[in-house]
Amino acid sequence: MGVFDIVAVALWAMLPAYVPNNAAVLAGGGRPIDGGRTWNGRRLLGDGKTWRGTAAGIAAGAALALVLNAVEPGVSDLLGVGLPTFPLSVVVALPAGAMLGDVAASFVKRRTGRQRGASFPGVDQLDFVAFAFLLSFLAAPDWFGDVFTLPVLAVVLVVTPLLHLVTNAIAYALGLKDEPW
Ligand code: CTP
Ligand code: K
Ligand code: MG
Repeated sequence: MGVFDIVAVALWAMLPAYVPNNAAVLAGGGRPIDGGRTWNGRRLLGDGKTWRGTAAGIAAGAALALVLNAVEPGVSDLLGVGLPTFPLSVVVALPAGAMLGDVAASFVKRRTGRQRGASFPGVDQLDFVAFAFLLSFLAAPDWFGDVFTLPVLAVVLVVTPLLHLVTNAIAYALGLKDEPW
C-alpha cells in the first residue's frame, strides 16, 4: 500500500470514532451521567458528560459507519483504494469506544483535580482513539492486521491530534464549544 492508500484507509476507518465527540458537543445537555455524585469531594465525571451527549455521539458514529458501508464501493472506485466496510460489531465499537474514552478521561481529570473544561494535553487528543481501538479489538480482532495494520495505526496516532485540534478550534470559533481544546 502506498502512503495515499494508508492515509485514506486510516481516515475512513476512524471516521465513526471522530464524529461522536462533535455530535456530543452539539447534542449535549441534560442529566449528567454521574447524576451529580462526588468522590473525595470531586465530581465523578462532571456536568460535561451527559446521557444525551453520549447517546447522540454513539448514534451519530454508528449511523455514519452504516452510510460509509453503503457508499464504500463508489468511494473505493473513485479513490482507487480498497476501503474497508465495517462489520456490525465495529459499527458499534468505534463510536462506543470513542465516547467511553472521553468519559474515562473526564474521570481521570476529576481525580487529578482538573475542573470541567480544563485541558489535559495528550489525553484530550487521544483518549477516544485508545478506547475506540480497544473496543474494536475486542469486537473484531481480525480488524487488526486486516484494516488497522501497523502503518494505519501510526497514521491515526499522528493525524488524529491534528484533526482534533483543528475541529475543536473551529467549534470554539463558532461558539459551539466553551474552550478551543
Ligand atoms: N458532551 C456531553 N456528553 C459527553 C461528551 C460531551 O454532553 N459524553 C457535551 C457537554 O456539553 C460538554 C461538551 O460536549 O461540555 C464538550 O465536551 P468535552 O470537551 O468532552 O467536555 P468538557 O465540558 O470539557 O468536560 P471535561 O472537562 O469533563 O472534558
Ligand atoms: K474531551
Ligand atoms: Mg473540553
